[in-house]
Amino acid sequence: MAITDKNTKHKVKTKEAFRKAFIKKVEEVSGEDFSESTTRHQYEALAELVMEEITAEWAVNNSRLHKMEEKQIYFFSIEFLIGRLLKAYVNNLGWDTMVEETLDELGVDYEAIQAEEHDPALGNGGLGRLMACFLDSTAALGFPGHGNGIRYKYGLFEQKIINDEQVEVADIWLKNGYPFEIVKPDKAVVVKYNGDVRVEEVNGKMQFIHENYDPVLAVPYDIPVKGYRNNTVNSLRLWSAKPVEDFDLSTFNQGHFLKAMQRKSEAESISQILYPSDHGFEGKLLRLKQEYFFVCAGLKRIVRRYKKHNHGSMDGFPDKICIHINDTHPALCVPELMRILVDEEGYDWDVAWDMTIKSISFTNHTVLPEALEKWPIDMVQKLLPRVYQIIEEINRRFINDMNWFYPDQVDRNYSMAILKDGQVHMAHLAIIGSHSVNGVAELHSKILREETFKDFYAVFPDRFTSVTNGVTQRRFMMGSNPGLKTLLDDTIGTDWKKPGNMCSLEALLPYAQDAAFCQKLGDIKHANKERLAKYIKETQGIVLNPDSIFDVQVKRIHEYKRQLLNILHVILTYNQLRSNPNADIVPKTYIFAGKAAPSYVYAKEVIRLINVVADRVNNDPLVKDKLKVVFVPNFNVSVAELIYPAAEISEQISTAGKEASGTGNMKFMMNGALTLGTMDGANVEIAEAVGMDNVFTFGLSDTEVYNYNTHGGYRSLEVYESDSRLQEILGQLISGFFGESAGFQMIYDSLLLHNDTYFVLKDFAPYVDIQDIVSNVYRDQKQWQKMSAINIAHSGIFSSDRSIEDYEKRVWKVK
Ligand code: NBY
Repeated sequence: MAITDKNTKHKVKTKEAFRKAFIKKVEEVSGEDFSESTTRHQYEALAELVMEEITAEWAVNNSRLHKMEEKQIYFFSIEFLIGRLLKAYVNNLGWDTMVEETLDELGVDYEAIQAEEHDPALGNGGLGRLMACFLDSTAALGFPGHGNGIRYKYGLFEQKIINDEQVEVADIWLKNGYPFEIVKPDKAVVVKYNGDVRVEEVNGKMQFIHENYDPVLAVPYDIPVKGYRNNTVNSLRLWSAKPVEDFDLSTFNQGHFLKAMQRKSEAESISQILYPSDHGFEGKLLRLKQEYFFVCAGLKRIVRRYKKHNHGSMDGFPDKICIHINDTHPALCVPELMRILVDEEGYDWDVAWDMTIKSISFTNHTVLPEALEKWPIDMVQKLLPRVYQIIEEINRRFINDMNWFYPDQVDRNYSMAILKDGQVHMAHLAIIGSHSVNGVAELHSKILREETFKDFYAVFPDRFTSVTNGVTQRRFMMGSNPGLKTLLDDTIGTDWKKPGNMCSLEALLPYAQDAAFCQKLGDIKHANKERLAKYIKETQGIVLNPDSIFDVQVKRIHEYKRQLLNILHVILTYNQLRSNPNADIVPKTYIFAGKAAPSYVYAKEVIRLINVVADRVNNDPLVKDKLKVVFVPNFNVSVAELIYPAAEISEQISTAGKEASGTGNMKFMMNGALTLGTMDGANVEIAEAVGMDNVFTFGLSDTEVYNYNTHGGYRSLEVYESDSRLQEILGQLISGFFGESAGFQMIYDSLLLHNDTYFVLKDFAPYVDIQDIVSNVYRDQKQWQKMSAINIAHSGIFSSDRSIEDYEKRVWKVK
């Protein structure tokens, strides 16, 4: 039974009807009287009710979309970090009040029900979460846009901290089933690996026949993406790998039991696990298989459906379909679409190429050289023989054209090749095969144009554009900070909540001067801090002082993000308190969270340092409640939703020029935290939006970093030698100050022996200074709340609704 929509036959619109339906459903799923039901039963029941309602709308939607009247967007991404869905669905359906009140009356704990949902960790961080925000906004704005990715059996590892160190535990998210997906075995397709290509001439045309391949079945699982209080329901399609025949019977019957089993597990291994690295390229065969897997399966279904509704013709495909590739992991879309058009549909190469470029657009998410994907040519050639031939032909034609147009620039032309130095350069493939290439913040896009992809920009200036990232306010503000949502509603009305309308939060600006409003804003923050403190007390046994500043850095652990700079400053504060326990300092709580890639030894050392410092500081009676340090384990979307609303300082301290955009910075801002950051990524645009008086910026600019890196001139040792604070702190890292076994030689060496690649020491003094300014401003609570209000008021442009509208205008042109 479904609830609400008066046009469907399903109706449980009123609280009373919902109450009845809920009780009945709980009894159905548990087989017990309602009074005997567990939280798990209640969760399953509510999830089912929600799905019944949404799938009814979904069916109506799909039949409309299948007619292909509107242009459709497909996000191809190797990660979708969607977070828990139950509450988001309830809110998007407009059921929130009904559900909250009814459950309350029934004495059922809604929060506990929500906590039953295993948070799917099908992404590493920013890149995967961005896709989830984009899906939410696309549906909220009523655009037909869908996700296409992989249904990993194991998501990102669960992080435990044992003896101060990160320990990785498998994330068995499907253990108890997942109620929000629908498997569609009838829509499974075959993906072909390895084998040979035979060429045959048929009616004067070359035919390329892929033979002796290893087939793998791709089975789609669809998750509905429900728009906010509208009738749009889009889809996130995640593919799972299965052997073509569940069990290779003939091999088995011949007595090759192990071999038969091996075939099965080889096939299944493709969607077994998410690669846990967020910025390091892993040139593993399995990863390449994953990339082709969801590209091939996704395109196949899109093409089939398109043809079915267009009398078998692909002619109008680029006018109706946008294939948006999220970083280079799906860049094989370029040769695969070419393969379909040329080999299967019989188009001439030039026509097919034109169609391909028109269909595909590409977003880059990083300028870190270690993240750029380059596959060994022989690996691609062996695994994907026909696709490789097509890449070769794309490359050959590209270099030919370039040498024709720029005969005096042969070196530059060759440097832009897709195939060179024995490798397939995926970014080059993506740029050459797309009509649009964008960075994710103004500064990042500028760096792409002027440095990373400078030569491509010279050749294709019109292809390059910029779309600043955004985040969904529906999850990260309205959903996770109900106190703030209500205050905003009461103050400026409810219009700001309409999709695409978040900039109307600017109506709040006059209230930044209003003492009563600021007081309320402060009270809400305090309550959110208490909520987080309670969680930390319960899960870690650490007691926080909710009157201290909550200074938060939560994100993946990476050298360029410089958690190290933050913790070095904490050690400084600790040293100051030890030498003067009665110093009049503003109490601070430093909260860290984030995962390190399991093979990233240095990042794991940083985690250990943070935890070691936390142990020492939190247990030193001298410090009292003036300083606390917490590392919250297992940072994921649901932990994030607790943390952002409680934050007062948002630490965004990456080395300038390294963080493409950042999206945590936007989530903090929406919740009224003030940014303490470098002029990097989207911090620049946050500063621009709120004015320099309402952010705390410090440190080297991207140009200064660039100049040091290209012309030299930075000596970390000199900085060290001229700063006695650094001498003391770095000495403590290796002297056993934090305990006998707690030496940090690797970190010490990176800073002094290897000249501090990320300019931690260089930015240390300015960072200390800005932290002092933060403390002073905090003493004036009126001023602080005013700044907080101004930040919230200007956060509308960082809604992913705005990003999607920008993509629509600049890239997809759906309307
Ligand atoms: O994408 C992040 C950027 O660092 C961040 O600044 C930006 O806001 C965000 C959204 O645009 N990039 C990111 O998260 N990258 C990855 O997660 C990632 C994952 C895997 C690989 C590379 C990057 N890989 O090579 O396997």
